[in-house]
Amino acid sequence: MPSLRFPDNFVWGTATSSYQIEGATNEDGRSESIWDRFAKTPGQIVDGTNGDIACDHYHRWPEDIALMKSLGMMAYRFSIAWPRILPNGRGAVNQKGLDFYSRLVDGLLAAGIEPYATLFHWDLPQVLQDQVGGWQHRSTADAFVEFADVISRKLGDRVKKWITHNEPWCTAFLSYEKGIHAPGGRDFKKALTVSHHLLLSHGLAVPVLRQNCPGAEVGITLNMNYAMPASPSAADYDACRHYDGYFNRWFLDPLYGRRYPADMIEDYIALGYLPPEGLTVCKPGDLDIIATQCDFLGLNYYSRAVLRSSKVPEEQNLPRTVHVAPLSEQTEMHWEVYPEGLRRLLLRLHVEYGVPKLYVTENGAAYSTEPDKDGRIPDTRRLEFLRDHFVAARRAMDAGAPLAGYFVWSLMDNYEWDRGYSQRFGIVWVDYETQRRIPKDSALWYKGVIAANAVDDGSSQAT
Ligand code: PNW
Repeated sequence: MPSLRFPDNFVWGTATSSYQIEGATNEDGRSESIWDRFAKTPGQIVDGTNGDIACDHYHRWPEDIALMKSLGMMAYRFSIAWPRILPNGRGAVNQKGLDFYSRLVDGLLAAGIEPYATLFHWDLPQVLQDQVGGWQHRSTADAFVEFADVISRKLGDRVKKWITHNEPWCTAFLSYEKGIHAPGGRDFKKALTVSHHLLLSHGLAVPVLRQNCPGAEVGITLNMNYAMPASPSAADYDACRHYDGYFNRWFLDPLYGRRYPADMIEDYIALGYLPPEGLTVCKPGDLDIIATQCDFLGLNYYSRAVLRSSKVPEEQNLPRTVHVAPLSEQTEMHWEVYPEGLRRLLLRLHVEYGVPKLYVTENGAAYSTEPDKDGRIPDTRRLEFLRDHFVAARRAMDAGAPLAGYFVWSLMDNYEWDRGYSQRFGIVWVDYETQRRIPKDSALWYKGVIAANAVDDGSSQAT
């Protein structure tokens, strides 16, 4: 089987986030987050669960670090719970919260694992939501900078990789348009406002992180779907343009100095989501702040989107040339498995946006394989999913994409937001009764990939 090698300094790791794994939501001075409130609101979470205990990582972090070490991980991407650091959203600092992350970072470094810290992975202090409407209000960007300043002063001597936001599209649109994430808003206009304040807060935090963490690299993580028209019709191409603008370009263009996409501003005005003057929450100077040069971009990649126009009747449109379900494989999230989209997105970021350095900060799959009678977890489909995406990433690098590392989502099964514990993304299985962790076959396989710094492309199986 042909083996594809990666560059010597390529970084292999896994990722998690605070609310999804930590538990201990009432401990050591942590205040309520919008996810605590939302998860405990009846009807919001498919299995009625919340993150009160989750993987109990707040207590079991030494064991989790030992596990990562045993799997040969070079890096670990985690997020910092704002309500542990600034329980009032801003102002008074909670020393015990700082100490937790400080211990975690020391433990990682002692195990030879490089920490990659994400500042915002969705657990906003509830108090900011109550007082000002959270990200709907511009002042939350200032509160975020305060949070970034406090935590980076504490960890800046040891943490050299910082990610301001995880997936602002989700924070804006899943939380404020679709209503499926905390705080459950359903108002497109508000979602647009939120998206701008998120980007602004990123740009404001970058120089603060740089100042507090000498030699550190600072970036942001976006989730992108690879968008394709369902047919070559003009209507489907236009649907694809609109979706790509909404999901991908809305964030990329201002970050890379091109301002908000003009076609999307026009669409949103036409749809009545913006007034004729456009995005009025964007004040003079904001675009320059947002376009502050970053050291890297994190890409979270899961799937593609195939767009069919809703503007022309089906019988007047061209026949579909791209078929998704049920012909193609899907994970248990009903996300299509499409590794080629990762290759194309990495190349697009390189060629079209000139991104100087890229990380895949998340990629992974939900499959619920349970332990067999010997206690093994043969999650072959996850293993193949990861292999095919690693190969796609390697192909993008061959064509010039400056990919520096790859973080599998996730280190372990965890709280999958509105899906509760029903979806398992981990390469390590978690027994939520006993909190026992068992590496799945994919984890053991990943260990081999890291040790060899190479992946077999699976082609002998395919033929
Ligand atoms: C990401 N979408 O969420 C998050 O960063 C993780 O916390 C999460 O567990 C993981 O992916 C798996 O879901 C996403 O609708 C949620 O396109 C939804 C979407 C994308 C990413």
